[in-house]
Amino acid sequence: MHRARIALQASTRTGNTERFASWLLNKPQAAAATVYANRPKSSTAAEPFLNGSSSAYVETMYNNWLSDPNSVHASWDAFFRNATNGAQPGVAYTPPPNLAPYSKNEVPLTSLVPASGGMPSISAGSPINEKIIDDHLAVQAIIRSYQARGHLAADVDPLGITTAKLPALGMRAPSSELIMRKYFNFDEADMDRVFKLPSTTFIGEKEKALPLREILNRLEQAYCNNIGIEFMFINSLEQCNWIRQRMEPPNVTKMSNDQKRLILARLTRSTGFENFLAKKWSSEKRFGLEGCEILIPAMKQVIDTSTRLGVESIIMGMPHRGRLNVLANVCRKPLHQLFTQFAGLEAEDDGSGDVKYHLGTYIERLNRVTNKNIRLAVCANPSHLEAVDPVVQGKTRAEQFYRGDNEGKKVMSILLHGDAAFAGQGVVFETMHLSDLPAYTTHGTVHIVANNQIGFTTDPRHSRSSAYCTDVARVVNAPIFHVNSDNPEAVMHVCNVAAEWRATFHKDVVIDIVSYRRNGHNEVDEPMFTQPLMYQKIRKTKPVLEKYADQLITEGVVTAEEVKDVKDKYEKICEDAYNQAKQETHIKYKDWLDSPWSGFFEGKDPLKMSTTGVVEETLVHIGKRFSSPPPNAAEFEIHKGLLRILKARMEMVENRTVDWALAEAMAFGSLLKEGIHVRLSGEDVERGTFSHRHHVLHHQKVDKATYCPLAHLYPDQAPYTVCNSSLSEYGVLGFEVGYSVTNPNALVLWEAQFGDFNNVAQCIIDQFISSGQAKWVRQSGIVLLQPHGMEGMGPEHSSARLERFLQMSADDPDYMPPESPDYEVRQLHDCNWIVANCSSPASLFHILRRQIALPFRKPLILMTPKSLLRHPECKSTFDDMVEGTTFRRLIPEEGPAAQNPSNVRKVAFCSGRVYYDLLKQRREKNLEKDIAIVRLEQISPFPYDQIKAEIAKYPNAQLVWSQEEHKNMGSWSYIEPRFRTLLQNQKHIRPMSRSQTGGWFSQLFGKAEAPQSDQTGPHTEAVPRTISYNGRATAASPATGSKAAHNKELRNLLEEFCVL
Ligand SMILES: Cc1ncc(C[n+]2csc(CCOP(=O)(O)OP(=O)(O)O)c2C)c(N)n1
Ligand SMILES: [Mg+2]
Repeated sequence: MHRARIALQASTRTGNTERFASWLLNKPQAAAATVYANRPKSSTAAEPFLNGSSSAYVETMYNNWLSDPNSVHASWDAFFRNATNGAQPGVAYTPPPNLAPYSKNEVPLTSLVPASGGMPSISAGSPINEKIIDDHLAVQAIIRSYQARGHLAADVDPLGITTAKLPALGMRAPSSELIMRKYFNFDEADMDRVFKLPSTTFIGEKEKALPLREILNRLEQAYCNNIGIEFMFINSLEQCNWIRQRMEPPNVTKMSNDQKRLILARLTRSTGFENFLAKKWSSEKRFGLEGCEILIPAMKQVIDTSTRLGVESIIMGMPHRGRLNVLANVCRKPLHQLFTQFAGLEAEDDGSGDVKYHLGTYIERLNRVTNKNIRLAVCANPSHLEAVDPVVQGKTRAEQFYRGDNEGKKVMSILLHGDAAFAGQGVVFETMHLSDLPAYTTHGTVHIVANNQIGFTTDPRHSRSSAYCTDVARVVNAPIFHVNSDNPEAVMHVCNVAAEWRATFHKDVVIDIVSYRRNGHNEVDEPMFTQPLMYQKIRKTKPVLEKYADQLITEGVVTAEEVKDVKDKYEKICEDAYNQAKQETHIKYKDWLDSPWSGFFEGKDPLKMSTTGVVEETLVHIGKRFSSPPPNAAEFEIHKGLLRILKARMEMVENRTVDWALAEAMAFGSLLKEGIHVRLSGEDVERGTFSHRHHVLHHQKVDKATYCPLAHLYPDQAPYTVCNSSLSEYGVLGFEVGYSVTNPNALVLWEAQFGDFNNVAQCIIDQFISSGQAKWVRQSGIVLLQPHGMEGMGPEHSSARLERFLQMSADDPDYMPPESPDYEVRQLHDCNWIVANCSSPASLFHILRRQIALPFRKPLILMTPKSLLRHPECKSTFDDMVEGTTFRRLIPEEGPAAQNPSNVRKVAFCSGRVYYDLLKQRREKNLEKDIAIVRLEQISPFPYDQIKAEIAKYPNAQLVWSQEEHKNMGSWSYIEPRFRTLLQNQKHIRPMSRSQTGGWFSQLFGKAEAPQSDQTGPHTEAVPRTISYNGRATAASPATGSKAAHNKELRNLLEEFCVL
C-alpha cells in the first residue's frame, strides 16, 4: 500500500509534484487518514478519489493541500500538517471535529472496525491503524478494477472458448481473481467486514456499506457474469455513472414473466424461420442466423425501447448474415415476398436485380409492444462488408434534416456488423468518426455485432490485432456491451440500456452479441475443414431456443405445450406463405426499395425536362448577395484578400459575366430559390481547395462568427448546407450517397479534394453510384465534383481517372440510338450515370440545374477545373444562362472556321480544359480558319446527334480527338468506338486520304504524314471517315512528376494538333 513519508521538507510545498509522487509510491513508511461514509464533497479535491486509484488519490490530496490547505477535508489537512511536522508513523492522523451529526446512510469509520480480531479500536482523537485505510482503499481499487477490467473475465462466450488474445481453445476466460483482485490482501476472516462503498458504485443500491463478501458477489454478478462492459475509458463521469447505475444493482437483468414469454415467442420465430428455409431450400445460400438467433429479439428490443422513447423511424444497415430473418421478423416483410426470391422468377420491372441477401426494404407498421406507428428501412447493400454503414448514416441524417429532427429524437440508425468485418474494414472507423461532426452526426447509432467468433474460415486471432472485434468504437467513447447470446435476458437488458443510452446522450453504443455460427459460412460450406475443435463444441451445444424454453418451463413461466404450440403456429404461418409464393409468377424489384419517393414520379412525363435558364434578375440578385459581406453587420470584419475577391465578383456581376465559382453559386442559389435543398460536402469545400469558392466568410476578430451568403439569399429559400468533411473519401462519399437517395428534391454534391482521391471511395462509386439503380431500382442524383487536369502537378494531383467512369458507363458503344426530339432526355433516362468535363461556367450552371430539371435522378460525375478557375478566358456571360438557354452537351466551333466549314481541314473534338490550350495554339499558329474545335461538354451519354451534325458540317476535314491525358486514360477509349459507330452509320461517306486515317506513320512517330494534295490513292471506294488520336502517349502513371517533361508532352500534343 502507498504510504506517505513523514518528514516532508518545507520546500516540497513549492516543489514539483513529480517528486511527491515518487516518494509516495517508492518509499512507503507510514500514513494515516480517515474515511467518512459518503460525506458530501466539500471541494473538487474529492473527485479524483472517486475515480482514480488510491495512489492517485493520495497524491492529488497532497497537491491540493499544498496549493490550498482549505481545499481538502480537515482530516487530510491535519494529517499533512502532522506529517510535515515530523509526526511518527500512525500518529499523523487526527480526526477532525465532528461538525454535524451523521446524515442518513453515513457510516462513521469507527463502525467499520471489527470489534474483535486484534484490531485496534478507534475513538475520537485517537490515532487510527493504517490497515483500515489501506483496506478501504484496496476495496475501492477492487471495485474500480471490476468496473474497468471485469469484462476480461466475463462469461460472454456461449461456447466457452476464449477470444483472440486469450489462451488456448477449451479454456474459460481467466478468472476474476487473476484480473481484478490485484489489491486483494484479504482472507476469509475479512469477508464479513463491512466496507464503505464509494459513490462511484451502485452495487449497494440504498446501502452505503456492505460486507466484503457481498461486495465481491455483486461485482461478480454485474461485471463477470454474462455481460462484459467496456466503459471506463469514457471521459464523462456522468456517463460512467449512468452506466454503473444501470448495470450494477443486483437483479438488474431480471425480467417479468410477460417479458420472458415475449422473448421466447420472438426466439421461436427467429429459429423457426431459419429451420423453415433449411427445410425447403436446403442447398440454397441464405447466410442463416443459426447460433445467433437471439439477434432478432435483440433488434426488436432496441426498436421497442427506442420507440417508447420517441423514435418513429429507424434506418438499418446490415450484412448478409441473418438478413432474410431480419426482413421477415423485424421488418415483417410479407413472407411470401421473401419466399418468391428463392423461386428464380423473372422480374416484372426494369433492372438487373441483386441476390436476395442484399436487398433492401421499407415498411411502415404498428409496433404492437408500444402501440406506435413506426417506419423501418433496411438499406440495400453490396457484398462489400460495412460499405453500407456511411450510406445508412447519410440517409438517417437526411431524414432527420427533412423532419426538422435536430437532435435525432425521431429518427435513428441501427447498424449490424459481423465480427470480422467490424474489426477489419476501415470504413467502420471512417463512419464512426462522422458520428459527432456537426453536419454529419445522426445523434447516436446503436451498433449490434453478430459476433459468431469467426469470419468465413478465419479465427479472430488471425483476423485482428485487437482484443475485441469492437475496439474501434472506443475512439468515439462509445460504451461497449459484450453479452453472451445464450442468456436471452442479459441480451435484452443490454439492448434496453443501449437504446436508453442513445436516447439520453445521443451517442453511439455497441452491443456485441457473442455467439457462434452453427453451420459453415453458408449452408453448403463445411466448417470442420478449418475449425474442427470449435465445431465439435458447437455440435454439442443446444440451440438457445431449447435452452431458454427449458429454463422457462422449469421456472414455471410457460408449459411445454405452450412452447410447442407457439412453434407450430409459426410453422403454419410459414407454410401458408410458402403456398402463396408458389402462386406468384413474377417478382417486383420495387418491393425491395429502401426509400420510396412517393409523389415524385406520379403524374410526371418521364421524358419531360424543365428548363434550366433563369431570369436575369435572379442571376443579378444571387450574384450581388454572393459578392457582399453580411448585410447590416458593418462590424463583421472580413479578411482583406477576401474583400478583393468579393469586389471582383461584384464587378463581374455588373459586367454580366461569370467565372466558375460564380456560376456554381448561381446554380445553387437559383435552386435554393426554387425550394431545392442544396448540400455540398467534402474536404475543405467551404473555402474550396483552390481558394476560389469562399462560401463561408469568417469574422477576423470573433471566433466562430461566420456568414454564408448562399444561406441568406431569399427569406423563403430552401436550406443550404456547405460543410467541410473529415478527411475521408469512402466514408463521406458513402454518407452523401445515402443523403441523396432520401429525397429527390435536393442537389447533393460531394467534392474530392483532387479527383485523384476518388479511388479511395471506389467501392461507393462502383457498388452504389454506377450500379445502384440497376441493382436496387434506387435512383440518386448525387454529383461528384472532381478536380481534374494535367497541369504539371505530378502523378497525384492531375487525374480524376475519367477513363474509369467512362468505362463503367453502360451505354453500348456499338449502338447509336435513333434520333428523336427528346434525344437528350431519353439518353439520360437510359444511362447509369452522366460523365461530363465542362469547359465553360455556363455549362456548369446548366448541368447542375439539369440534375433537378430531369424527371428522374441520375448521378453526375463532373470533372472540374483547377487553373481554369482563374483563367481569363474561362468566363461566360449572362446571355448563356438566362431564360431560353440550356445545357449544351456539345459546344460547336463558333469562330472563323465555322463561317467557311468546307475549307476547314481539321476538326478537333475535345473536352474540358485542354480546349483553352488548343485555342491558344491555334491562335498563335494562325490556323483559325483551318481548324475547328468542338467541345464535348457531356461525354457520356455520348451526344451522337450533335456530333453527327458537326461532322457533317465539315465534309473535307480530318477528324481528331484531342486530349491532354495519356492515351490509355482520359476519354479516348470511350469516344473512339462510339465515333466509329457513328461514322459507320453515317450516310455521308467520302474517300479518305492516308493522313486522315492517322495511319502507320502518325502512329509510330506521333505525327501525321505530309499532306498529299487530297490524293486518294489507288483505292478510292467510299470508306467511312475515321477519327484519330491527338494526345499524350500511353503511360503507367497518370502524370509525370517532372515539370519539364510535362511541358514537353504538352508541346508535342499541341504541335501535333496543328499538323494538317
Ligand atoms: C469487403 C469484403 N471483403 C471480403 C468479403 C468476403 N466475405 C464475405 S463474408 C466474409 C466473412 C465475414 O465475417 P464476419 O464479418 O465475421 O461475418 P459472418 O459471416 O461471420 O457473419 C468475407 C470475408 C466481403 N464480402 N466484403
Ligand atoms: Mg463472424
